[in-house]
Amino acid sequence: MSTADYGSRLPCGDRELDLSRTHVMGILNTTPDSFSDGGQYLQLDAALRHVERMLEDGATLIDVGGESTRPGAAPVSLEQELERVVPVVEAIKARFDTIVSVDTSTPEVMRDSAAAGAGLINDVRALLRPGALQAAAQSGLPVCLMHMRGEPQTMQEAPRYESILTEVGRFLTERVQACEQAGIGRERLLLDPGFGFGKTLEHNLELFAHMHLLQPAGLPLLVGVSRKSMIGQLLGRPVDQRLAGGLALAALAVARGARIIRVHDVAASVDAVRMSEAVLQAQAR
Ligand code: 8Y4
Repeated sequence: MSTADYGSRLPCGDRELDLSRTHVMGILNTTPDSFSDGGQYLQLDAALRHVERMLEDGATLIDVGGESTRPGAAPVSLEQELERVVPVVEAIKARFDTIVSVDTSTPEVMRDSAAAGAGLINDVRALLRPGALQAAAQSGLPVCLMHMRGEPQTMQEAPRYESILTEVGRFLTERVQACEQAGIGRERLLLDPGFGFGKTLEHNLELFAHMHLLQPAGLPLLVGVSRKSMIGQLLGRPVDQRLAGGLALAALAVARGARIIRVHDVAASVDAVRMSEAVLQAQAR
């Protein structure tokens, strides 16, 4: 079964996403760094200018997260996460006509974000936290289920797999079943291989090469590789020199059927996605 069999329009709150095309999701980072002590108003203002730019550049979704999932990053409290995410969702929805995705594993953040107008739940823990299945079900929103091995703090400690594709496929299939049992129909689900989450460079390459086979249920794929260490490791590039590598992977992900590409560099990625789609459409004719 192909993605199209699940209908080509994904309802995302007050908006719909046309899944017959590939979309670019722009990453909005709200985790404060050492330089951004300008106060809440200035931070929100900077975030909104970043959103405006990404939308002008062709993003159809904006991913808002309040937890850093980098290996070794400190965990955030519920209060911190709510404070970082919910006002940003509200402010984006008040000013722009777009789909806001919330990058969270926390049930309370899912609930409050949905009430604030979010259109998609992007959970790197695939609704495994206690209460997350129920909160996501109640929100009525679509959910992206991502594969991760372990927790961000420890996931890169010598990950081993018998077969990466089989294990990721099995995990995602199990999570789809758990969602269906909780009342989240598969027409509301997206799948993500989780590049870089508990995987070595070799695992990431093998998984990437075969990701189109990860659709036993024919569910649409979301792919996030922007600036990630698989590019850095292969090319020997620091994080600010990984754009070309990321664009090559974006094009290859489109060729493997990805429907949403999660990126930092929206304008360049939109060009790569459009060019790849044009070739695929010519191939289908
Ligand atoms: C440089 C910049 C190096 C960013 C690493 C990173 C995914 C995701 C993340 C993903 C989905 C990240 C929240 C990791 N990655 N959500 N989130 N898929 N669905 N690292 O691949 O961007 S955070």
